[in-house]
Amino acid sequence: MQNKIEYHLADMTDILGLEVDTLKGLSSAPKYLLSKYFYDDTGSSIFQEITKMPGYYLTRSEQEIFENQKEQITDSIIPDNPRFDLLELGSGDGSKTKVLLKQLVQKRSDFKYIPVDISPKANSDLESELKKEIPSLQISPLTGDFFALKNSGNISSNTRKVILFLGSNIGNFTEPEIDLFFTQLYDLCRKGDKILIGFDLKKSPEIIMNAYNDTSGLTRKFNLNHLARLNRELEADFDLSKFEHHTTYNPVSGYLKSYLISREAQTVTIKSLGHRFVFSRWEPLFMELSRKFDLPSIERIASGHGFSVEKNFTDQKNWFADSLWVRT
Ligand code: SAH
Ligand code: AVI
Repeated sequence: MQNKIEYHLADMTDILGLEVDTLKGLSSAPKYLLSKYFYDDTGSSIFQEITKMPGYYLTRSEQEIFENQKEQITDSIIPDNPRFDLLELGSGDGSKTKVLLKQLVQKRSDFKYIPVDISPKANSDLESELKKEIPSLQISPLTGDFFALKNSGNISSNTRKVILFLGSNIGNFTEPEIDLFFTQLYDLCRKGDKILIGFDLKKSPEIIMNAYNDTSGLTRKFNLNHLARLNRELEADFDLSKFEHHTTYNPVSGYLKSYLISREAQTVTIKSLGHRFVFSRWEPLFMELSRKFDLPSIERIASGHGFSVEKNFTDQKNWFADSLWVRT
């Protein structure tokens, strides 16, 4: 029997929205912007270019895990092969997910794939590509903030769920966001449901720094595009040449932090907010956290939120882990 779709697009609005979040972030000390707003159409395509950079090992490491262990992964995520919903949060271009989707289709698994992404273009590109590449796949994309999934009120499906959260998207969360995210996932899941989460692992700081400090300037462009987006969408007047990109890595916390630093004292006007923001010379604007993890911290996050780690799938270099959790 065809399963009724219980997930609705219309309710999935952004939690506060670009305007309110920008006003909050630029009025704070220190100033910050939220990294989820990197992904307008331009930002999503710059991110896809980043994933192909020689130094950005994250995507290749996770791809290797999926290519080499696809049978074990798909057998473990849904061992008894009942009908299930496969939700993917922050799916992007789904390039790695395709490996698992093809394997599941080959196993004749009965499932619907529900990619959830804040970027409408990422979702529509993914849908049309998958319809061509895997015609038998049932797919129902949702566009919106995955933190709003629960607010949609339509997510209480009785169908078994497997949730994918790949690419070390979790590294972009602060500690309170991790708490909120997994509390929501706990409520969304039933006992026995599983989640597969990609974690970028701690490694040589030089390798980590190279992934975000590329000489090609692509990561710098990705960060500056956030300011360009504010110019386009909120009638701001950021002069991009007056900001420089800077990253730091703390091997104790595993926190890789990205900033744009104001090269000079300047005032930026954001017309649609009716506000002016004063930057002093060398003032940092915090753009993104890309946290790196170790296996004990993964265990702690799982057990602290009502999940247990069933298995960690790692690449040969042990640079990345896809951790399979079961809801207890
Ligand atoms: N999982 C993919 C894409 C990673 S890029 C991969 O591993 O390559 C991060 C993706 O998450 C982007 O497509 C972005 O649009 C999406 N995203 C970021 N924050 C989000 C949020 N709060 N809600 C929904 N999608 C989000
Ligand atoms: C999506 N996310 C996991 C990427 C990361 O590595 O933190 C985003 C990114 N930022 C700069 N480069 C890539």
